[in-house]
Amino acid sequence: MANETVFQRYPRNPIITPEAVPGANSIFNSAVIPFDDRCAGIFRVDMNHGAPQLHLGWSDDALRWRINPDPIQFQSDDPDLCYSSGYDPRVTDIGGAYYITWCNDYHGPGIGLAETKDFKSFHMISNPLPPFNRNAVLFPRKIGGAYAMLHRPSDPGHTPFGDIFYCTSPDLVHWGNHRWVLGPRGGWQSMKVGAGPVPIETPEGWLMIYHGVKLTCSGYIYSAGAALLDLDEPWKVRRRTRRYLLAPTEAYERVGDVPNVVFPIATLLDDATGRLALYYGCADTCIGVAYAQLEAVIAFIKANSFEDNP
Ligand code: BMA
Repeated sequence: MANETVFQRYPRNPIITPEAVPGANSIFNSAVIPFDDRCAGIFRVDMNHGAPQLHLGWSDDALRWRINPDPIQFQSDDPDLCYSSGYDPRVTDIGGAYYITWCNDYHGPGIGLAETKDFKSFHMISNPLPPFNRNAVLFPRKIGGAYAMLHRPSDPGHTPFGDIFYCTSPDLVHWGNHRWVLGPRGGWQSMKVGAGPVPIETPEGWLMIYHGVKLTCSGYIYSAGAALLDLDEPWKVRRRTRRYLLAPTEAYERVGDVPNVVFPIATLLDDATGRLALYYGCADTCIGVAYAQLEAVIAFIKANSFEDNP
């Protein structure tokens, strides 16, 4: 059953299932980004030993992917800075350098930050935010002369709360100037919210697609919504959707390791046509993609946003 939305699911979803990596239990919540004339992906692969790891993948058409069976080896000059396991990666291109943010297990879930220029070697820069934190994503350019990041303070468990925050850094190592951006509101986003894909700069503001969670008598339901943030002061929310953009309705979104999860995490924008492809994790098991025109998403946000202060 399809819900009424501006996004249209790819009819052959899911595009990636656990069979893509031998021994994988699940592959979901993963980042994709154009690189040279193809697409690179940083995949969350939960192997049959249970620990989530980040794996590199490649695709010529952004639909059919080859994923390395071995996890990425992150290098660091600092022996105390370690990658142990990783999940929910985002990848941001800032001037031709690619920055990966993910949930790094460092005495609890916090944020890891690494850089690659060639998707061959991966250099870990810092743990910009200590536990407990998740859902960090960098903006694709400096704002007010500083690197900028969205993130979501959390707890060591299945976090029954969560607001999106903004912070900045001169050097990707030292982070501060923390600002509150967005908290839960009614309905599909009534329990917690977390940033999703890399924000997209539009004349109407930064398009931030995010997940919202509501609690039911049988568990959490994760859906995708969107907001427009001020271009110069992105902690100021200009618009925010009252209705979700995408919620679990399909069998592969409703049934899996964690049922009823649509987890938006990456986009590919075709500048020539304005078509936006949204990649999302499905039920913590596989990956789906859905398409919309960027203009239509912005029109949807405007037509479906809260009338009062977001
Ligand atoms: C969050 C993260 C996500 C996951 C979601 C639903 O806390 O662990 O990776 O998709 O829960 O289980």
